Amino acid sequence: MAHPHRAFAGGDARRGRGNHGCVDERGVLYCGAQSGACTPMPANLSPEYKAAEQAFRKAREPRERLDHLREMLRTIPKHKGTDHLQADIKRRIKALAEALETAPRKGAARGGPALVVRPEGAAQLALVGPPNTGKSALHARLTGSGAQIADYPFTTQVPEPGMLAWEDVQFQLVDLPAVSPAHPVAWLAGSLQTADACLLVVDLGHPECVEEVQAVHAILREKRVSLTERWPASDAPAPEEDEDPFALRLPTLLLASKADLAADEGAELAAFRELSGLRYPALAVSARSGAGLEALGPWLLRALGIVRVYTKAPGKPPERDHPFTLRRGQTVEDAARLVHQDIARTLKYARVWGRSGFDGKHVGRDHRVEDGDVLELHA
Ligand SMILES: Nc1nc2c(ncn2[C@@H]2O[C@H](COP(=O)(O)OP(=O)(O)O)[C@@H](O)[C@H]2O)c(=O)[nH]1
Ligand SMILES: [Mg+2]
Repeated sequence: MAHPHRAFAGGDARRGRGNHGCVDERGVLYCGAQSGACTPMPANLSPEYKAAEQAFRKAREPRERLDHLREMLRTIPKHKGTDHLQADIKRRIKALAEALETAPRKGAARGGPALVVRPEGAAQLALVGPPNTGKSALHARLTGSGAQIADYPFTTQVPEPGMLAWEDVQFQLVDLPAVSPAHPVAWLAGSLQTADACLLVVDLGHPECVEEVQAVHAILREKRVSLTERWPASDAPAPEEDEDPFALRLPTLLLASKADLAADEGAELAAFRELSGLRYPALAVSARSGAGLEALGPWLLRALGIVRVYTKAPGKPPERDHPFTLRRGQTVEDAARLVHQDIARTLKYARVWGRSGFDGKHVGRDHRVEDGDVLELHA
């Protein structure tokens, strides 16, 4: 059975394993050493603390996450066994508070989140990779953003959000600075915390690409971010749930960029896989010619297990303009919550037209919705 943390609502399936400051189900805290060297120490975490941690894991909105972190710090039992975890929480609070406060650009009129991007749309995808691989060019082409593109490295300085539309689904793409030892960016891992997945942009024609991608992994690993080839809707068995609240595991799609320059994309990719040992699913794309880009939207929709639901009022046609987006396995109740908290609370039943039920069949709140379903909610 799926672990409750793997419920899709908060994108918690992305949380991964770590070996630092981990707490197991019995509230046993590990020493925070690297794997193999851990000795369990009793932490006696209170139900109050556990509730705060659970809320933190579920939250996606950066300010909400900050509130939950503060609650974790307030409620954590203060003794030796929790020293590591306390220090960790304090560090996170400081980093997130700073990221939220920093002005995005000199003289920018808008305030609000700067170095972390508030998630919008069906999913947030972070563009990650070595310098000069074409991350910003892809972002500009896919979202129509004015992301800065240049043939010198480290042009991108702040996270740049933009929306990629496919059919009636909006994906949020966040352009980021390069992940590179030559140009460390302190807040980068912080800004990945809100992402559902990564687009790892690699220029397979670059002679150093394998080393560069290995450096990306090493830098992220230090920040307890790992990339995985396993996407939520894949059939691979679910990884064990990690009890480290700060380990982040992001499903990753490799975008082999600048395909317009490649003589044989398939051969390049095979060589890259062989040399790097990486097995991410991959698409060959070109920001210049647009080649391969049309496949991205449907690929993401499927791999993330995104399900679109349309609502209708009794006796009226469905509202086809804006679907509510859920994840595979979610229910009528989850859909109702997206419409309004009150409706979710008072919901009696729904009628459904679509793949999960025909002709306005009456269903309960636990009924699983399918892509394209039309729901009439009766509260
Ligand atoms: N031929 C080709 N060049 C590209 C493509 N995408 C980006 N570039 C070039 O690669 C360089 C780096 O692009 P940029 O988007 O700034 O890379 P970033 O550092 O990963 O954001 C620029 O000179 C771009 O013009 C592409 O699809 N094809
Ligand atoms: Mg860039």
